[in-house]
Parts: sequence; structure tokens; C-alpha cells
Amino acid sequence: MKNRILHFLSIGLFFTILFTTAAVTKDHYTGSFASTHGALHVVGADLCDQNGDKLQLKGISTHGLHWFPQFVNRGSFQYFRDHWGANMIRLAMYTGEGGYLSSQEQQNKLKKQIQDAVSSCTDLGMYCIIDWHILSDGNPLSHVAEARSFFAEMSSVYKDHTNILYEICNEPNGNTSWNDIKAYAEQIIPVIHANDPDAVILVGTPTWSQAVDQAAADPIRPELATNIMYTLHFYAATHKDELRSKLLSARASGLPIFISEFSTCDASGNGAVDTASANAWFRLIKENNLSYAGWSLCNKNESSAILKSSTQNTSGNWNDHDFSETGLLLKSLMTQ
Ligand code: IDC
Repeated sequence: MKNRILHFLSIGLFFTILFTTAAVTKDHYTGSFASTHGALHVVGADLCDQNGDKLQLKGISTHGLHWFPQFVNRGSFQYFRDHWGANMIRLAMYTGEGGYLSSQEQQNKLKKQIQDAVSSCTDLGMYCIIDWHILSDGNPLSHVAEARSFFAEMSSVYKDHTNILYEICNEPNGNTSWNDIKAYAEQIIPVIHANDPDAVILVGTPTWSQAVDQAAADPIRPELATNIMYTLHFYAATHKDELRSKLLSARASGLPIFISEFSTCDASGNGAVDTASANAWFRLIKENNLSYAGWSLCNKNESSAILKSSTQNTSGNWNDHDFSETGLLLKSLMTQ
């Protein structure tokens, strides 16, 4: 009898050791950044982790998911995590320009891409922004019904994920006023928070997400504003001291700001890289512990492309010489 008990105990011990070892191996393999930091919260003007400690998300933005899907894969994300210290990927899903709103088939394709990219991020222990990338459709109210159903679906699928952030309108532009954006956000925020009450939501601001002063003067009403941040985007060769001051005063007034897109060249995504202005932005980002995503993960022949146009590998088997000037500047920001 005693021998049989000992026998069972040793089998038990064997399996405990086996499973513990497997768990440790898997944890190491997948990375544990996002599970260690867990659900994010906005406290005052800062992004904080589940323990209330300030957290900076540092990431790469994809180019349009429908234009450069080949770079949106696990190996590529892992490269940025392992070599540049990225802890987040932003998935730019254009709504116009042949993107999500163009056909049912395109919607299905893009949703499948998001699903795959989210599971890669989750496996890699990275945070992930799902970006409703309005651009030529300048006013988010023009497709509010489609946005509602998209975010209802996403937040229901990902309600148990703590690594997803929702960016509800990339860059409102044209005649879109802050009131329009607020009217839109006040419809979309409750849809997401109904499924996932703590989700962090990024709200665009007027003039291609630059007018954070307007948001600071008239923020989203407090009962809806839990875990809301406001986006500021910059292109270093176009946007300089004036926008930097705008950011600093909005932040000083308590507005939580997230730089969900930026690059080093001009606002067309092309033209000369402005290293001096980029470095001035990087100092500001560092001093204020701001979260950011660099535009963009592709090898298009334009200066904002992170990879050189001659780089053919798409799956993260890269070296420094595969990256453009923008790519290497972004690396310097992430690794400094
Ligand atoms: C640009 C891409 C470019 C593409 C164009 C489509 O870099 O390859 O042809 O969109 O209109 C933004 C936008 C972002 C732009 C980028 C550069 O969020 O979609 O990407 N930019 O123009 N805001 C400021 C600059």
C-alpha cells in the first residue's frame, strides 16, 4: 500500500515538473511583457499598467493593412521586439482608399488579418492598437454606423484580452470640427466599453490629429472619459516647435496624449528626413514618457517607409542595412 502511494506521488511529481518546465519554456518563448503589465489605465495625463506604474508603449505602425500585408506577420513583429525593444504594434486599417469600406470581401480579409496579427502580438507579449484609419474620408461621422458595428465586434471578440487598444479615428481632417469628433467618440466609446469596460481608447483630434489644444479646452465628458487618450501625430519635417508647444501645454493642462503615428519626413510621408526636428521630438517624447508608434512598416519608395525599398525579406530576417534613414532613427529612439 505504502509503495503504491509513493508510486502515485512520484508520478504526480513527475508531471508537475514536466508542466512547470513547459510553462516556463512557453512563457520565455512568447514573451511576457503584456501579461506582466496587464490591463492599462489612464491616470491623469499618463498611461499606467495594472499595478498603477507609468508605462510607455513603444511601437511600430503598419502601413495600410490592405497595401502591405506581407510585412504584417509574427516574425516581423518579433524582430522589432527583440532588436529594437518594441512592445506594441499598431494595425492601420484604412477605411477609405480601397480599404475596409470598399467591399464585404475586403472587410472579411481585413478582419482575418487583424485576427492573425492580434494573435501574433498576444503570443509575443506585445500590446496592439486596432486603428480605424480614416484619411480621405475626413469626418468620422460619415461612417459612424460602420464604425459602431466594427468596434462592437472587435471589443466583443477581444473583451478578455488586456493587450488591445482601440484607435477610433486616425486623422479627422477637412472641415471636421472637434464637436464632430466628440459627437462621434461619444457614440463609439460606449459601444467598446459595453463589452470591455476598461479598454483604453485613443481619440483623434482635428487637423490630422494635431489640435490637442481643442480637446484640452473641451474634453470628452467625464462619465465617458475613463481610459481615454487623445492622439497627436507629427511629421518632423513639417511639424516643429509650434506643435511641440501645443502638445506640452495640452499635457500640462492634464490632457492624456498618445502619439499613435509619427515620422521623420514631411506630412506627405515623403521628402527629406529632418533629423534635427526628429531629435527634438524624441527628447520631448523621452522627457514626458509619451507612448508612440512610428510610421510605417513597409518597403515603399517613400521616406517614411521603415525598410529600404530594396529590402525584399518580409518576415523579420533583417539587419541594420535593410532599414531606411527613418527606420534607423526610429531604432535610435527605441533603443536610447
Ligand atoms: C500615407 C502613406 C502613403 C499612402 C497615403 C495614402 O505613407 O504611402 O499613399 O498614405 O493616402 C498621415 C496618415 C497616413 C499617411 C501619412 C503620410 O495617417 O495614412 O500615409 N500621413 O502621408 N498623416 C500624416 C501623414
